[in-house]
Amino acid sequence: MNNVSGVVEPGFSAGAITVNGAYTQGMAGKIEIEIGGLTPMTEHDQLNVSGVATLLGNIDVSLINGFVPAVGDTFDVVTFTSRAGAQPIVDIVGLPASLEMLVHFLPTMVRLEFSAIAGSADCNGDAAIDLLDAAAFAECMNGPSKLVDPPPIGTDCRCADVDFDDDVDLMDAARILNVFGAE
Ligand SMILES: [Ca+2]
Ligand SMILES: [Ca+2]
Repeated sequence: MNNVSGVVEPGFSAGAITVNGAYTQGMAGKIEIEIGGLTPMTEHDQLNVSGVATLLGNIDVSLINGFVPAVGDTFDVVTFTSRAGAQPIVDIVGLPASLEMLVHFLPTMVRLEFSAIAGSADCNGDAAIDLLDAAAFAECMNGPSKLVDPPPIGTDCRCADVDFDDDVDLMDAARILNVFGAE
């Protein structure tokens, strides 16, 4: 399937498209992905390619049905046997300011992961800094290898590095305690 400059929208609302063989998308091509929940095909769009995927152009992501992802949620939005060429530009609209979207180009899929904002101390992304964030923060103090950019899936500790010195340690904890003290 060749998508030189068109728009591929899997399904009405959430759905799936299967491409038998290669999928080649040009610089002006676009895939529109809707996310309304965690389940592929019924709650979020997925493009399944049973061959080589060339994904130039854009992948535009939008949230539907009032769904808001949680920190750590992942969504495999395009799958393939292998991928060729440059990476597409992946954008999302409608994401709360307390969250960001990470894009992982894995060997057989494009995986979106929702993450807390780096340095925010709001590690669960609920727009408040409180005891709910403390457990995630403590977990992040267990190892320096957790601060890689981009982080491995499910291990994003950048939220806890509030002084942006590329580690999570007692200096960061002290800053967060100051925030508690001010409230
Ligand atoms: Ca929080
Ligand atoms: Ca730090």
